[in-house]
Amino acid sequence: MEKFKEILTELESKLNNVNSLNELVEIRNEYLSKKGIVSSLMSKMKELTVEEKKTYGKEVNELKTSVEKLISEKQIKVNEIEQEKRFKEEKIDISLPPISHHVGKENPFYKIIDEIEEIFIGMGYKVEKGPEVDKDHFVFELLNIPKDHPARDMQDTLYIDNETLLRSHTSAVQAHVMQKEGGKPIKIICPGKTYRRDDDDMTHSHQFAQVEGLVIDKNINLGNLKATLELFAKKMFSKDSKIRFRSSYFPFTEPSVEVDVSCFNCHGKGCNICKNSGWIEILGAGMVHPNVLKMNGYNPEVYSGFAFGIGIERVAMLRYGIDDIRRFYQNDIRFIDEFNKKVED
Ligand code: FA5
Repeated sequence: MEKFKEILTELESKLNNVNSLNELVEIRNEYLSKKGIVSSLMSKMKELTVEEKKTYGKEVNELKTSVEKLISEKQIKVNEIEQEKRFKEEKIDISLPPISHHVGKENPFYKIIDEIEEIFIGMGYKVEKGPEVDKDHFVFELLNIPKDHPARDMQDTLYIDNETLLRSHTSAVQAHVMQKEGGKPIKIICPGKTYRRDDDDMTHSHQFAQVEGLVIDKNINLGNLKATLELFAKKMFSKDSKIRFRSSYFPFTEPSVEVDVSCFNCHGKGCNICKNSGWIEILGAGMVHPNVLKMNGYNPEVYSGFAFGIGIERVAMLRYGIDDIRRFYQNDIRFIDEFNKKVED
């Protein structure tokens, strides 16, 4: 039938311009839906005679088959076109650098605290905690530093009120622990932050940290202190590192010593980091003063003890070759990354 041929030719030309699935769905609806062109041609059957129905029915069925064939052939092509388009759009450019997901890493400051704790735990010490905001009573008075004592000038700090302050050294923990233990033997360390009105330079910071150590028992002597600190230095630094004891003064120890380690940068020759001395001071120590024992409930006739206060950043600087203490507090991620490379590898 001529009309059916026209319908097919028209469909073919429409399909030639189809490039998407949506367009094809529209054409399918136009031709093959319930109210579409093919259905309306089929519904004409009921108006025909039996004889006419034979030829018309055959032709209209052939038309339907041809329409379905043309549309499904086009569907295969359109699927290919759409897939091609998606591949192009979703193409991954592997030449681009990946988006980095920054994972938090440990500051060398905390790594060194862990190492110090491990060394002392290995020697039988317990790890204690003490308050950063403390009372004048514990920070100074119970340590033989009464009000107006000149030693307070070296440890000026921030006062919250007349009696409350940011502790200037972890030695305050000595008094807290002695009061708590009430006359029993003590063997503790306590790491923590401390604050002082110090001018910041390569080896000084107004905020820094110390590890306090305190051992009280019968027959504790200066030789025990020396052996303990030498063992600590050997475990913490290389065998080549040298240790120097200098006699010193602290109101809460008698005798008192200051301990220096040979400079990591110049190995004792003298440089700007060690202020040309070849040494970096890392800790103060001594035998607990009898007045301190007495004030905190220990009989100095029976008990003796030693104490030390190690500067944590100074130890970390020596251990890792860090040239400026201020790097610990500048929040530079690159600095922290330097100490976590092995973890990433
Ligand atoms: C004291 O603070 C005493 N409490 C230590 C002590 C404890 C002595 C027990 C006797 C018995 P000193 O002020 O020297 O002492 O400080 C001890 C260590 O803390 C120093 O050797 C140094 O390593 C560190 N330190 C002191 N001031 C600073 C600072 N401003 N910045 C960085 N580290 C510091």
